[in-house]
Amino acid sequence: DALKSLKVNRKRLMEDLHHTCQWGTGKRWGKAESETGMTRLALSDFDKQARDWFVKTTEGLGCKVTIDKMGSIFAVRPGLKNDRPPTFAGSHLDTQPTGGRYDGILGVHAGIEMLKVLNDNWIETEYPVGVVNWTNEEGARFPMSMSSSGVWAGSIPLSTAHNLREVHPGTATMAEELSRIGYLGSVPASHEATPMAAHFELHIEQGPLLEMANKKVGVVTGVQAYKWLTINVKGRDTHTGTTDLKSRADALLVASKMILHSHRLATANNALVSTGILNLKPGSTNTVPGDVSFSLDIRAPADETVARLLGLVEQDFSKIAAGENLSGFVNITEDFDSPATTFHASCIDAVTRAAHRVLGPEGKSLTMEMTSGAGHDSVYASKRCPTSMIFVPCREGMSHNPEEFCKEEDCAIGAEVLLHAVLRFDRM
Ligand code: HGY
Ligand code: MN
Ligand code: MN
Ligand code: MN
Repeated sequence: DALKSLKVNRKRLMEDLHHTCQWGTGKRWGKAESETGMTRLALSDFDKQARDWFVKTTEGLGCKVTIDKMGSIFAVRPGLKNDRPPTFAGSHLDTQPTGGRYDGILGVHAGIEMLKVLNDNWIETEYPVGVVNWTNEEGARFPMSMSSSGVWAGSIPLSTAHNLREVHPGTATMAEELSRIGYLGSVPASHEATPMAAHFELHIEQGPLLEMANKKVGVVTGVQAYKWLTINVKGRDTHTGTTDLKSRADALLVASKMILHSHRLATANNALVSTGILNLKPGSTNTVPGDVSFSLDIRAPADETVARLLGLVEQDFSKIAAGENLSGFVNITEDFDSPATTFHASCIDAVTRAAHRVLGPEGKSLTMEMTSGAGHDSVYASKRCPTSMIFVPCREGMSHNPEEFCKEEDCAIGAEVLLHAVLRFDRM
């Protein structure tokens, strides 16, 4: 039937994507524009510009747009019947400080392209369909990833998210920035206020597996577990010229040993760790730093592995501190926890069939099932409705980097699979 042959408009999809990428480029951190990639941090002026474009565009496509108390934007296109919640395509417009041009925004644009294709072909879906832009998926500026979908799912209290203070320079809270840019919506940030029949997300893989396996589409069956910690080490500020090495309480030396040790623990337990934030005080060449705090991002396929690593970190870090006569001067806070997630068979099936249709006779050999190493808003969406994701390959698996790249052909394939997965679910 007519639906089966629906195609996305690749040229329009890429023009839209490049159009919104104007909001977030620019010379940053003293680097040339090409080196900085996207700097569209959550709730920044750049994010506001992209959000305003999203609202104007989806309203122009006949959608009813609502904004919830976390600033998430829901655009809904009515169906023939509207006595069932919409099937949503979703992702995020915010980026890392020097991120790429596809992470998050490709999924949002693919959702908008879906609406345009439906309008171009005068198609009335059985039930409503929608596109959602989730606030602060990255957790780069406000240090909790997937925070608005987490509030929507009931996993993160609204007040916790609203009071999150930005990492740099550390003055504004999420609530202040939401109202500053005019996106502190009135709709409760919850799945009861904005129910979903299903949530599908197109995203670049952000890893090398599809490219290495020469596949075109990843059918995502789940997401690995991860936790974010902040470790604070308190030593003693002392003079670098008059304090011998043994009598120092050098917080940075201790933190460095902890970071190295965390990598040994990760290797021994088949897990991943990273320290992306490191702050020290007072920050002077000739004062031994007495106060250091650093982040630790721990990831593994199984919850038990992440929990085991947390236990080892707590136990070994205090030993390392004691070894440097700092005992009792280490504080570990858990900032964020996302258990391993399994998506729903009904949505996985819809994505699989959509991929086989879009890719044609080669479909089966060009598609593979996989789990995601990165977190996504679909993690929390899946707590409240059937959910799955579509991955497309990105060059060398690079992401969270200005070099992030996804071929136009692959962007279009992903968008077309999203379109057909949503339509298939709509008729289920
Ligand atoms: O951290 C993550 O995996 C996601 O990009 N927020
Ligand atoms: Mn993302
Ligand atoms: Mn990301
Ligand atoms: Mn992500």
